[in-house]
Amino acid sequence: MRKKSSNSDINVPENEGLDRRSFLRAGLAGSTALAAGGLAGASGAKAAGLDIPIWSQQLGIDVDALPYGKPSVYESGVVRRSVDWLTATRESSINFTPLYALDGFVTPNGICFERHHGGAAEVDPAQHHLMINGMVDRPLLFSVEDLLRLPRVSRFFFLECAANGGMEWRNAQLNGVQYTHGMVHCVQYTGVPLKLLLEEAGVKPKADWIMVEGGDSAGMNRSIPMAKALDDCIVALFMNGERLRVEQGYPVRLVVPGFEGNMWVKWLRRIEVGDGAWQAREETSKYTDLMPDGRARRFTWEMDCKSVITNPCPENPIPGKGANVLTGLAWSGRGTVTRVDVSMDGGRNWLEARLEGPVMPKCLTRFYLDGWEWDGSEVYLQSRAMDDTGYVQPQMVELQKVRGVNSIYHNNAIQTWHVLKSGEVENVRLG
Ligand SMILES: Nc1nc2c(c(=O)[nH]1)N[C@H]1C(S)=C(S)[C@@H](COP(=O)(O)O)O[C@H]1N2
Ligand SMILES: [Mo]
Repeated sequence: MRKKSSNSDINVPENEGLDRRSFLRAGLAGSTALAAGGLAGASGAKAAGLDIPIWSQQLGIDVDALPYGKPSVYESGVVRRSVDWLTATRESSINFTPLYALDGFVTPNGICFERHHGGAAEVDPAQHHLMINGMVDRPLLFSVEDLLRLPRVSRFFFLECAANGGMEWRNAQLNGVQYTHGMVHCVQYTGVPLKLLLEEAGVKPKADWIMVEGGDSAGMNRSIPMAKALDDCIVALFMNGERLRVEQGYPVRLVVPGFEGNMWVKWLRRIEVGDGAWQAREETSKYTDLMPDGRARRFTWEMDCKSVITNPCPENPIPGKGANVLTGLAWSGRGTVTRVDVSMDGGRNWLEARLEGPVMPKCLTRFYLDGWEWDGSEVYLQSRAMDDTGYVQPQMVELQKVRGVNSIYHNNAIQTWHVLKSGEVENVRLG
């Protein structure tokens, strides 16, 4: 037998603590009625009763059933996705972070985008070593165990593939923020400062570059100037508190804050010290920028200031008129985001968004446009970020004036989302 309350339709199961429940009921009925007039009303929330669903009537899942937790089954659509035609083979592959489904600035480990030149190497940490050789006083070989005994730092940094947005140079092409901007993730890395390891090896006075090499089948390698190596690079062992994921370079990856993702070598196995750049494939044939005069820019390491609105976006249509959350992410490889503006009319007028702290250098920064209510009209949404070097994120027409249309890498142009009267959102190009 079930009892029905007089002032709401909460179903109270038999033999439950009726006194406590009637108290809760009275409180709830009061607050929904109050809220319905204000913000909650604008969002469509109505004063209503509350059911006692099946999960409130039976015991929940046992602690031993899920020794390593997973998201709710109702969130099972929030996954990394790839675009079939993007790479020639599956071994050389990219997938994308589902930015539309995330908030805050941290990317959960299981949905950090991946970029592999030879698949994700499954490395046995007991057999993995990191060598430091070349122009050093003492060539060194570290086991992973050795590295785990050295002093550590923990820092949040974004990693963006230089090819993020590379498909969008000429036209708006991919209809989703996961695909237009999803080659970025932001993680708290814990590991040994690279400077410490290089000092231990003793860098010879004439050495001004290092070469970092991965232990995957691609043996991917890049040159990094010594000034950067001795600045803020980390030989990372942990991400977001746990050991690195296989996809992100377990057991050792290099963190090169603010620089293009390609230099963040995964499954790091060797650091050679030298007196010139190595001219590796990834810095000559790839990761160079073809300019309008036919010449290619090289060694464009820093990721310029950029932002994007993650809600609304093509994956997140606006559910209705009135209150809605307008939010996005901004970042700069050159420093700290100082301001983000939002435009409703394709860049004519701008409103200043609120940066939700902590705001940290070379880290994703969350922004919100507080108090936004959609009136049901067509909108051309844009966001524009600025950093502490004074740099302002450009419109695509401005970027193309300098860079032309033959680039792939380093597209940091302002993104336009066209909000239709239906609330649907499309990726468009203005001008
Ligand atoms: N060893 C190795 N390191 C690598 C790569 C690789 O294929 N092999 N890909 C690079 C590229 S191009 C990028 S963008 C980043 C991607 O890092 P992620 O897989 O953690 O997103 O790793 C870089 N480090
Ligand atoms: Mo990349």
